Amino acid sequence: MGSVTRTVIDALAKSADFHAPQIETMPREQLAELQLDRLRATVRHAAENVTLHRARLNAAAVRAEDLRSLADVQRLPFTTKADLRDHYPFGLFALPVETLARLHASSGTTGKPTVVGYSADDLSTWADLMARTLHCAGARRGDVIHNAYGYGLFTGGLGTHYGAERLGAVVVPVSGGSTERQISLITDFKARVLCATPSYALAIAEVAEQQGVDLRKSALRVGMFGAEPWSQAMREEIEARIGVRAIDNYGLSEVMGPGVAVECEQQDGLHGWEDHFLFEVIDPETGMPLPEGEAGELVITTLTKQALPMLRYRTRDITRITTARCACGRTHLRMLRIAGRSDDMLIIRGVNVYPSQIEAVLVGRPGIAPHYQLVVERAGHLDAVTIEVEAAPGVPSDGYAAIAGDVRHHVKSLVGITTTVRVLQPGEVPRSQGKAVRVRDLRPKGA
Ligand code: DLL
Repeated sequence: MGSVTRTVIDALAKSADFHAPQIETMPREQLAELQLDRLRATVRHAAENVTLHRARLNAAAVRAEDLRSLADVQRLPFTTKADLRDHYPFGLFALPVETLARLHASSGTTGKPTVVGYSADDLSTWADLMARTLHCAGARRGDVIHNAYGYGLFTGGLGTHYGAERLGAVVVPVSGGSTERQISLITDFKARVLCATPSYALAIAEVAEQQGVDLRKSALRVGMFGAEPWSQAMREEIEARIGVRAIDNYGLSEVMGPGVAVECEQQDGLHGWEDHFLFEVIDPETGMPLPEGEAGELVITTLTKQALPMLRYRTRDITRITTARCACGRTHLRMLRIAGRSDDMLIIRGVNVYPSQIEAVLVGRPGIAPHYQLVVERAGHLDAVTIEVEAAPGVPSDGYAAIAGDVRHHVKSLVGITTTVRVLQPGEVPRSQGKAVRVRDLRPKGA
């Protein structure tokens, strides 16, 4: 790149409003050097203090000092959710539990929860990263931030809370639930920022409309939504009904919680914070790295975590990465909206489908409301999907059959699978207060 272009870009970056300008716009070569230093320190720390990592690194004959470039990360062993479960509760911690400041846990669907721990320094790093994340989403010092993520063992509530405080914002720690009350708090306190899962944001919008409250006329301008997959159609629906710019944010407990990646105002991919995490995309079948731009499983190595360093954690989330420069001026890579978890992928007569692909067809279609569940059953040797979707309020029930036909037709032509469609009355699909349950899997266990 010519020095004139470089100067122009630098000037633009400086004039823009960043939370941590030097880090967020750091030239990529410099970012790579920082990552390599931190990667070596993390591998050393993990080898010295975590039995599992030491054994696996020895077996792979890799030492921290052998890592000469970032590509050498491929020599490191993977870590999986099963490793966390097998060493429940504290077996992968690199610090004695009595020196830690906090524990979180995520329940999952089966077995023991996954437990994660944080030192006081980890909590401070997390708060910094969440402040940066909120700022990137459009929140500013002094804003009232309505935090409707669940407080408790889930990382969404407290992670967002301390980030909002670190930003200098005014946080309303409302958590999920009591949706009627959420609406009066949003309007009375003049919240400018709403943080929630996208499905809960939609539930809030719906209850507001039932109460005759127009949230588009409220002070809300920014919505930071995450913790579950959601489609572009859902984004448009939420933006139209709440009157916010709806920003996607991504994270997971195993590597920290929220604050791993977030969209900027361009809404064109989520910036992954590379000073604290090393991102890779691999082929989930072979474990081999995929070239930039190809869809695969996201793998994350933590670069600064003390209590729970993670080496090549297999997230099971499917995405694509680009290092192309973003118009916002930030240099950190972008990952595309997460299509879904490989665990949630359905194989319907040989066609691989994520629930979010079906959502993209449903949301915004005339006659239906954006609330749905997919019921998966076994029909002989094959899997069958029934889409349960709600009719929009006011649609007469003698119109339901035509709506079902329309949905079936569009799912077939756009997603490529044959489904049964059941149109339900308004309010019949359960509303979420946190992560929505999109799939009811009625297939026999182990099938
Ligand atoms: O969901 C952390 C979080 C809280 C992120 C609040 C964003 C906002 P877990 O409960 O451990 O942590 O669940 C992590 O949720 O592996 C993804 O499968 C999914 N997920 C999280 N964010 C997104 C997103 C939090 N923006 C798991 N899009 C991850 C799609 C997401 N899926």
